[in-house]
Amino acid sequence: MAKVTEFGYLGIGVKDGDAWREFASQVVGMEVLDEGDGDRFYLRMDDWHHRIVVNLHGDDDMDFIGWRVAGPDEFDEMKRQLDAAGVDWKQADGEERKERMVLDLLKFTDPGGNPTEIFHGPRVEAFLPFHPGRRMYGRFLTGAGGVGHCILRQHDVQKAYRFYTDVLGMRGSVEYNLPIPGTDMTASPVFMHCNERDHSVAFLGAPMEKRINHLMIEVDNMDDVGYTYDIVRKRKIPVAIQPGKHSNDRMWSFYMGNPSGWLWEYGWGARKATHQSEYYVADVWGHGVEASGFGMDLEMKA
Ligand code: MBD
Ligand code: FE
Repeated sequence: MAKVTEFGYLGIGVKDGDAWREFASQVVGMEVLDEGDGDRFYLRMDDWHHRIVVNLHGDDDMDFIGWRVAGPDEFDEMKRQLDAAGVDWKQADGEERKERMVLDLLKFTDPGGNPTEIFHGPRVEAFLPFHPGRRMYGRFLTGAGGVGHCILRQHDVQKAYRFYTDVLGMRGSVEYNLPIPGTDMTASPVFMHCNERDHSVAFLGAPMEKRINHLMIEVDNMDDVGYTYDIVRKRKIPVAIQPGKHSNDRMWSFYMGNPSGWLWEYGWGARKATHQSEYYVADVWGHGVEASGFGMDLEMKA
């Protein structure tokens, strides 16, 4: 069976393009690339042409997510897997391939209704070294682990699990059982992986206002997490989850509000995917809940 190999790219729709340019470059450290399209600009994190497309005049939510497969044979195999699952997919035309800057792509929606793309052959621009938008100690950690991870909306987590497993070839399980404060209910989020990154996508199992709850990006130097955290505090950007260490990926991270009102998680030091299921009832340390309204008010404390 063909399997996706990485979370390759993300498209987001935004209302305030100027705020996003400032946030992505001066707060986060990404490289803003404007090629004069007028309706969009790009964010670079490594030697790919871009990892994130920022579409202007959007609705402050995710527009699409792109999953990579290894090459043309896996791409064709993926079409057969989608057919077998009864998924209504569309082959992109030349114009769309050019716009995404990949050799080939197809489009469909996942069980949660999230616009999803399978692609192979991203445009890699090794001649154009990554240039951070502001000072950084290190670099963004992409490589075999892809962009990072995100939490996507699903109405039926079990259905989503089956789809991402049986059709996209990922693996995962429930990784936390957390009591929901003030109720006798338990939140049991599911985390999925497709490479050495602990998880590339997760499903909360709780109602979400937007298609995406957060995007996680990782850096290879711990001081960049602290440096970024200081910038976030100085600019009074909301911190939804304070610095702490997750139990599943053992990453030091914190979560900040972006100009579209959803979260970006900034982290360092994750361990690699364990490839065997485990579950946790608390994080290692920290991760106290602070700013509310981002759908991330879960106390991950023992
Ligand atoms: C994560 O990356 C995360 O976002 C949550 C909520 C729990 C564990 C790891
Ligand atoms: Fe996360």
